[in-house]
Amino acid sequence: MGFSREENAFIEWYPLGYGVGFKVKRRLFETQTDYQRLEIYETEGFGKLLVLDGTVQLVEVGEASYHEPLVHPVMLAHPNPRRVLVIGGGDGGTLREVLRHNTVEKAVMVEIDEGVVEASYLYLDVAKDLLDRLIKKEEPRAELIIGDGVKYLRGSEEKFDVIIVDSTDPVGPAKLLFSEEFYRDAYERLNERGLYITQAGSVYLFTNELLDAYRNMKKVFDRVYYFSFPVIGYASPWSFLVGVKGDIDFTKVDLERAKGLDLQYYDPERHETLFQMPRYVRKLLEEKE
Ligand code: AG3
Repeated sequence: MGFSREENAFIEWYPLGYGVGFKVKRRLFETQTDYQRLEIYETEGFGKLLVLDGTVQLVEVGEASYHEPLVHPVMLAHPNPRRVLVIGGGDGGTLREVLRHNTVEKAVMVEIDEGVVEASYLYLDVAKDLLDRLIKKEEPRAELIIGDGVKYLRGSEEKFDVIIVDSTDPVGPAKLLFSEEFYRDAYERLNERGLYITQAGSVYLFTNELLDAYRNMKKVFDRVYYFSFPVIGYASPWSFLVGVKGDIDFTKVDLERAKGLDLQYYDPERHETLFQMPRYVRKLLEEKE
């Protein structure tokens, strides 16, 4: 065949032959963890790249374009988020953003794959210091649990104000995290007023998975919102689904609390722009109402 013009590149292939790639200088690390194949590359222009089972998790330059919209809209829409649960997110970027909120008294991160935490600590400039403190159990406001998020939610009695799911795609091993049963357990674990958010894949390439997750969330949560955001390194726009329990308006955020955050990507003063989407996606979601 021989059509490929890029030799020193890492390309993630999505369905339908859609690719997202980076020119790379070298591969720094590669291992098979207990759960997945993990690779770290040095890219030409975006710092280091973390890949799990062939899918891009983050690039150092631009990772906040994912972590900011995943964390801050829900944290700023909740009136007083004190207890936060992160499922997945072993690189630490999500928890790092959570802990920037002074309201947080306790955050728990449940990551199934210790290999991701270790490699991120050793190789990535994403949340090195935080991961170090978590591993040594020296972070006063946060705790790392290596374990299965599904079992954790089912087995615990603890309640949270915000639950954030930073998982791999809604296909393969993470599929359970998009099921009705899982959403029921999450709803149970939320306080009387609570917010749940999950990343939900590429708008264009995982539309069916997105619609399935939306439908399942609708069965469980009091209200469900869809929004998307342009994320560097993913097949953008990327989708996010928010489930509301109780009396919270996710279309409004606390701009006072937003002031100190100095965000680069998500703009709390333009919160309403999160909700724009391709027209056909809006029509499909409305059919699921
Ligand atoms: N977690 C979301 C990864 C989804 C990316 N999917 C893909 N590239 N096909 C990223 C972990 C960052 N904390």
